[in-house]
Amino acid sequence: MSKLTSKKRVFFFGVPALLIIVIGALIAIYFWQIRLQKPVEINMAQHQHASGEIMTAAGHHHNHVQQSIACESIVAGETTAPTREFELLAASTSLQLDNGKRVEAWTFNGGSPGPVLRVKEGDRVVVKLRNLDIKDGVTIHWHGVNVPCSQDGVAGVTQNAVAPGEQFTYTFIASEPGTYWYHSHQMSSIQAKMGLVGSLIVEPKSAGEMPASIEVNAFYQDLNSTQLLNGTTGGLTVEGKAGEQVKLRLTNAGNETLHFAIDGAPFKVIAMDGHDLHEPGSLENTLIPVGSGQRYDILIQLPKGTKVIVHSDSMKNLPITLGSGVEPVRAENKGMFSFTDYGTPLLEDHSAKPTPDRSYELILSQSMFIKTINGHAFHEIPPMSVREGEYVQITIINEGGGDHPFHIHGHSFRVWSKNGIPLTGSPVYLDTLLTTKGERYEILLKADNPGLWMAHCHNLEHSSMGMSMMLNYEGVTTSYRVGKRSGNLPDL
Ligand SMILES: [Cu+2]
Repeated sequence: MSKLTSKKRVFFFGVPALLIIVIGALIAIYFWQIRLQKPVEINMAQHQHASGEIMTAAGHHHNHVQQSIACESIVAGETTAPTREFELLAASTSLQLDNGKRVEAWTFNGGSPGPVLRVKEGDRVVVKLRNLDIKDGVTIHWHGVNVPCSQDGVAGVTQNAVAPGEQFTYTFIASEPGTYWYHSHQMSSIQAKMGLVGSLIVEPKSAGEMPASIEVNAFYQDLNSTQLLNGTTGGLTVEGKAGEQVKLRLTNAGNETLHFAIDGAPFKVIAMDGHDLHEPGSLENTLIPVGSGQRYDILIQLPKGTKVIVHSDSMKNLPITLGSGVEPVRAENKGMFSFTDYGTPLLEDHSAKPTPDRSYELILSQSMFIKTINGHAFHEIPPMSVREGEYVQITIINEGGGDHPFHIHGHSFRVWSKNGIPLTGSPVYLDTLLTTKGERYEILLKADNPGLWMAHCHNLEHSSMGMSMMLNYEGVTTSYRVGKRSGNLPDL
């Protein structure tokens, strides 16, 4: 009797317990595999052609032999422009924050963010990266700068991760003025979070139409769960007199979208991702949604007698206070900024949209533990294949899984329509397009920078979970490999 009872006990408790352990282990393994995205070895240049390719002109079959060229041989051209040299040392550091806390961080030149690299439009920028002791290796990707393929800093695609004790020198021309940033693209979700990030500012040759007497660079990051603005845990206070123009450069180097409110004065969005907007209008009571990786340049004229406060709910301890006077009125129920009808079209821009030579559709979504593009993850996603000189239309659809700020390396693309409605305001050129659930965008990219380019969600948690793919020029090869064997894992 008692024997049977104990057998029953084993059956009724032991079997379910075993099942739970086995299922739990399977789920853990599945999650671990997906999270790590660790193929043994992948050549990111040699995928099958994407099925999304559309042939346009009759007889245009793209079947003649392409001459091949190695990504590493595509370098910056000669120029007589001034050379600006920098050195960045990546190292693990016990960082003393201004709130008294110490955090373990990975830093450039001892800080996170690293130093602000400030150059002039047209400069030849030479940056020597040295890795002191980051054991997985590091790289630097110049986010938003359309550098030559070999200088793009993607581990396993454009170079090997720079091992401890080694170095790599980046050279590129800062051809477009604007607000940019840099970060490691080896294990990017880990290394950006650990602190390997910084600002890159390309000043225009001339002051332009809207000169500002005060410039404020505001770099927001999430350093291992500590929110920082220019490396501080408190806000930023900037002096200024009534009537002065403030140019505010906002960079979101964290993973989540930041919605900025600007209280106390009207303002203009004068540039997005480093590209000026045409005839931007005055805004008030409007939230500015800055997606991960995006930059917004804002122009604010300081009012008389009132401070201007720039703040975001998700980083509420990091306000920017401009000027002096009484506290501004904080309006509730603010509208959301939309670039779809902001500013005015360029006069010379009345021509119809160019006919795309290729079209791709990217559905951003998620299933179980992976963030997907067209149902697949990372190296299982066929690349977008292009040729130099082509116009490539990409339709980006967010079907869920969060905000997906979609970043394409090596190019600025033009946004043509949102949810089927063409843009009516200023032309909008971006390198990172913020998409939220249910939205659909058509963008047009001119294939003018031959290479092998990553295209991924810039919520780096999402890219590490699979939302990362390639835009490859036909005939461009790489000798580098992504995977466990080489240790190059660009989006882990
Ligand atoms: Cu995403």
